[in-house]
Amino acid sequence: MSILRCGRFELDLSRPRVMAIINLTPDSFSGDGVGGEVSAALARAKAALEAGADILDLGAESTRPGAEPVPEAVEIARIVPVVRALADWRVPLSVDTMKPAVMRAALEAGADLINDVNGFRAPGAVQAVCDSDAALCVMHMQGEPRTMQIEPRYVDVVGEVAAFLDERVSALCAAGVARERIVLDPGFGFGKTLDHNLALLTHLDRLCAAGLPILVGVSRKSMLGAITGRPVGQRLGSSVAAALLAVQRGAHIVRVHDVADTVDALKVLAALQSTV
Ligand code: HH2
Repeated sequence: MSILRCGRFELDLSRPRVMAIINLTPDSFSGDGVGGEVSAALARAKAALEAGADILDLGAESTRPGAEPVPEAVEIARIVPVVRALADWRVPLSVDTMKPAVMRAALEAGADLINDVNGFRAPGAVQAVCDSDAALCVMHMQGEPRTMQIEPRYVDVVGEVAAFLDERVSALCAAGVARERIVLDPGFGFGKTLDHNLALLTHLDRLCAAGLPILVGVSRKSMLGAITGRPVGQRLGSSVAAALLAVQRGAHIVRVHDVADTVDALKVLAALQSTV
């Protein structure tokens, strides 16, 4: 379980990995999207790697609550040149998309991981990725970004998220995907209230029970604003704390905006763990 097959790479997950968020959007909630500028994306990628990122996650469609969908051709035009430009950087390249056509274009351009907040549910999504050697991040979302935060409801949020992920893993495996290519993500903030998010973080071990690696993305999210009362630009401390707590509860990969501070926090954790 500690090795993730990830395109050109085999990622050793016996230590926690940091996935840097590189948003090629004009409207991401965190305000750090670089739009369609390839040079700005490369500068962001370079800074993330220097800060210690293990994976770069490129996204060209905001999934913040209320976001409008981006046309497929626009998403491809933003993503493909950046994936091509980064292809010889020797770092796993993840592409964050819900659209099968974007998945195909990204894989052809050299992506190593497809990160689908929709859990590969779109018609054709499983077929777009099953024959590749890319890793697949399967995330849970209730509803869709435009409306998902209006009134999320669960009877047992942890059980329902676990059952959903289990069903998606079965669908992928039935299409021939090896389990060594799959990562699970409970989808913090995607059709969830603060209580739902806290329940998922508290009981992350129940998702770990599936035996697949877990990715957690809480960086700068509104759940941290709800806890601290701080706006999105002032959530560094809470983001680092939440990433660290997620790793302590079993997360293998944390998806973050603030790479250097997260890497430092994980070094402190590693130092404590290596002390007998
Ligand atoms: N969160 C966001 C986007 N993609 N992918 C995974 N696997 N897990 C997440 O929690 C996740 C994700 C939303 O954050 P961000 O990309 O920073 O914002 P936006 O969607 O507004 O670009």
